Amino acid sequence: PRPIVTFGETMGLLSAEAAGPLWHGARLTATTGGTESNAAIALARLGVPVVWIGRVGDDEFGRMVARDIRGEGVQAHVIVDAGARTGLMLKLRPTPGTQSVVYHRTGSAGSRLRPGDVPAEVVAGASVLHLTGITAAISETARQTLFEAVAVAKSAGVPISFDVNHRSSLWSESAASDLYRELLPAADLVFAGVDEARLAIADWPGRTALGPDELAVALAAHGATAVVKLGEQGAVACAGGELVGVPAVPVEAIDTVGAGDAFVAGFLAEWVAGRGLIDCLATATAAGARACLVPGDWEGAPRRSELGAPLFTDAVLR
Ligand code: KDG
Repeated sequence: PRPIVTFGETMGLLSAEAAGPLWHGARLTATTGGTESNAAIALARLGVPVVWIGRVGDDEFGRMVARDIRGEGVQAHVIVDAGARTGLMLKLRPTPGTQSVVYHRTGSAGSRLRPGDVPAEVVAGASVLHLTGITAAISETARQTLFEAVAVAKSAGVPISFDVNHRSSLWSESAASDLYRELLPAADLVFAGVDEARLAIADWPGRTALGPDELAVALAAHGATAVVKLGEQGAVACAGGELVGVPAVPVEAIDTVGAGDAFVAGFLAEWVAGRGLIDCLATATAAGARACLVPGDWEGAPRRSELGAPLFTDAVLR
């Protein structure tokens, strides 16, 4: 089968081991994370062939990124860029139970992604081209790469999946909203949270008063399948006049960063196989829930055999 193709920036990820400020010698755990590679790893674990393309620096974190993505069975085209360092992300725990994310990525190797890095034949041979808004936010050349890939996919008849994935620390709401509105008509599958959906349909009358169902309908208005992610409230999806919703799988979340990527991968894994909206949402919510159970952006993404398995240790031990 043809692979799902995605590209973007994956960073070194330094996570605080304990709650509180970082100064005075706090301990950090070094792993990796990036929205597209998180989704790619989750897809590979679900048995879907997937290609990830991106740049890393010629440094320890770059090697870690390449090893993690390849080691998880993703076909990784890792371009080593000796002219810049691999970007970093800090995951802090200001207080017990809260998380915050800080980037050190301006000018990073990953943000130097440019159109020649993503071969047209790879995009044209994809089952789906999966993109996120983060790639448009990190640099002008990354944004060009995204638009070139969209053009290639369109002319080759490859469906485009777009996860809005708004990051307010990377760009302004107005720049982001312009981009989302430009990309939306090209997308065959769209993922957004409630606030992201409102940004992506900025021309829609009364958009700030719309609830999840109406937002899904609005996002699907040009013929796409639209999915509104509601976190602990589950998700709704709309396609071809059908509107369905599912509750979330309840979990005691340890780390919610990356759960949205596992959710997207779960949905894509079923969508690419031609399954209906309910099946897509069921796998999406199960995968998203599992991803929250362990620290790390992608480490908790489930294998297919784990999807229906009990989520709590006492249930497993019994
Ligand atoms: O979705 C999780 C991502 O936010 C994280 O892995 C890092 O790609 C990332 C980003 O740019 O925030």
